[in-house]
Amino acid sequence: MRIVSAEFVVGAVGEKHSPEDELPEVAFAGRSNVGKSSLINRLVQRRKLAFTSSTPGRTQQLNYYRVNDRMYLVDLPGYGYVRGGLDLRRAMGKLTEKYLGGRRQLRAVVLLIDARHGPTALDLEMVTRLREGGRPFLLVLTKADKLSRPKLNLQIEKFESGGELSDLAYLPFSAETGVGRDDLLRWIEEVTADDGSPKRGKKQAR
Ligand SMILES: Nc1nc2c(ncn2[C@@H]2O[C@H](COP(=O)(O)OP(=O)(O)OP(=O)(O)O)[C@@H](O)[C@H]2O)c(=O)[nH]1
Ligand SMILES: [Mg+2]
Repeated sequence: MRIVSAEFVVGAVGEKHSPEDELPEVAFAGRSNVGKSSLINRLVQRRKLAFTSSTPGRTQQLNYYRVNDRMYLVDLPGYGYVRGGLDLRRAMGKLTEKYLGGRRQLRAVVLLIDARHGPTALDLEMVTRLREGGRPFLLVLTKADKLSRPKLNLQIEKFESGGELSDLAYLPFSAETGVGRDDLLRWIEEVTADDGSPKRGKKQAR
C-alpha cells in the first residue's frame, strides 16, 4: 500500500465523537510510551502527524487519522503506566474498553510491545481480550533499533518459544529506521480490504 494522504481527523473523548462514516478502522494499542504515535508517523511518513512525547500517557483520547481516504488508523490511549495493582480494565480506561468491545468499524488491532522488555502482565491480559474479541490482531515489537540484530533475534525466539504467546506472529518495527514498515502496511491493507481480496485492496490504494 502506498500512502498518498494522511490527516488528523478528530481526538474523540467518547464514541459519539468518532467519525460516522463507514471506513474500516485499525487500532494501535499498547502501554504508554511503547511507541504507538511514533509508529503511526513512520507508517504514513509524516514526522509530526501523531503527537509523540517522552512523557508517558500523553495520548488520552482516540485519535483518528484518515489514510488514503479509505481507512482510519486509531491511536489509542496508552495503558499501564502507573505501576501497582491496576487491572487492565482500569488501566486502559473506559474509553478504550468500550471502543475495543463494541466499535463496529474496528477491523483489526495492532498490539505494540517493547522489543527490549517483552510483554507485561497487562499486555498478556490485552492479548487474552483480543483473542476473545475474535478480530485479527498482530503483535509488533517496537524500538527494534535499540537492540543489536543478535539480541533482537534472541528476544523474538524468547517470544516464540514459550508461554502463552508462542502461537502468535511477531513483527519487529522501528520508527527510527523504518524496519517493519512494509510488512505492517501489507497486513493493514489485507485486514481492511472490503472483501478480503488483496487485488482489490491494491487497486484502491493507487
Ligand atoms: N529509538 C526509538 N525510539 C522510539 C521508537 N518509537 C518511539 N520512540 C520514542 O519513545 C517515546 C514514546 O513514543 P510515543 O510514540 O510518544 O509513545 P506512545 O505509545 O504513543 O505513548 P503514549 O501516547 O503516552 O501512550 C518517544 O520519546 C519516542 O521518540 C523507536 O522505534 N525507536
Ligand atoms: Mg501516543
